[in-house]
Amino acid sequence: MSRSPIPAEPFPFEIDFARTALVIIDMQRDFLEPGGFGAALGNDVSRLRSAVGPCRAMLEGARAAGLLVIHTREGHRPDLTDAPPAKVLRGPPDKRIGACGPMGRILVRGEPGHEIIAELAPIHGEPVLDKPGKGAFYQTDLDLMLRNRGIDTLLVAGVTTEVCVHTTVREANDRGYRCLVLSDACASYFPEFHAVGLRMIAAQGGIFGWVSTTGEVLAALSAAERAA
Ligand code: TIU
Repeated sequence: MSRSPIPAEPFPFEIDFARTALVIIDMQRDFLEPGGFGAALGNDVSRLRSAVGPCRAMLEGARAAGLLVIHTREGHRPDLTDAPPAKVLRGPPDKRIGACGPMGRILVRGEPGHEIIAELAPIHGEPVLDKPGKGAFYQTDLDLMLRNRGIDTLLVAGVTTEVCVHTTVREANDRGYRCLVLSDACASYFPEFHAVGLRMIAAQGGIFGWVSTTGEVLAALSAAERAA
C-alpha cells in the first residue's frame, strides 16, 4: 500500500498501512457496562460510550483493508495468582478484583464482565491479548506478535485514555513503535483527563506519538487502497 500523510497532531503522520496494526484496548463489559470494574471504582461508565461508534468504524475499515487487528483485555486468572496484592487490596472488599458482581467476578478472565462488548466482538483470526496490567506489553507476547508481522506502526483506540491507552502508548514508544492515537475512538471516565491525556501524547513534538481521528485515518486508508 502507498504512503499517505494523515492530518495529525503535532504534525502529519506518514503511514505505511502494510506495517500498521490496529490495537483496540480493553473495550470490555467490565469497563463500559454497569456492574463491572469501572463502576466498582465509582465511575460513570456511560462516559465511555462515545468511543464505541468510532472503534466500530475503525474496526470495519481495518478488517476490510486486511490490517492486523489486536484486541486487548485487562483481567486476571481466576485464582488471582497474576494479580498483585497491591492492585487487589484497594477499595471495599465487595468491589475488589475477584469479588462477585452482576457480570461475574470483577476483572477475572472467563467471566461475562471480562468479555469485549458485543459491538466490537473479535472475529476469527484477530488475536485477543489478555494482559494483567495496564500496559499491553507488560507480561504479554504483543511485541513478539508485532515483530513477527513486520509491524512498526500502531493505530491505538480504546479505554481509558489516560490509563491503559496511555500506558500502552508509552510502552510502545519506548520499544520503537510509532503510535497514532485515535482521539474519538478513545474515552475516559474523566473528560478532562481524556483531553489532557491526548495533549500529553502529542506535546513536545510528539513525545509519545501522534493524535488524529478515525475519520482522517479511514480517509487515508481508502486513498491508499485506491492507489494500490
Ligand atoms: N480505571 C481506569 O480508568 N482504567 C482501568 O482500570 N483500565 C483500563 O484503562 N483499561
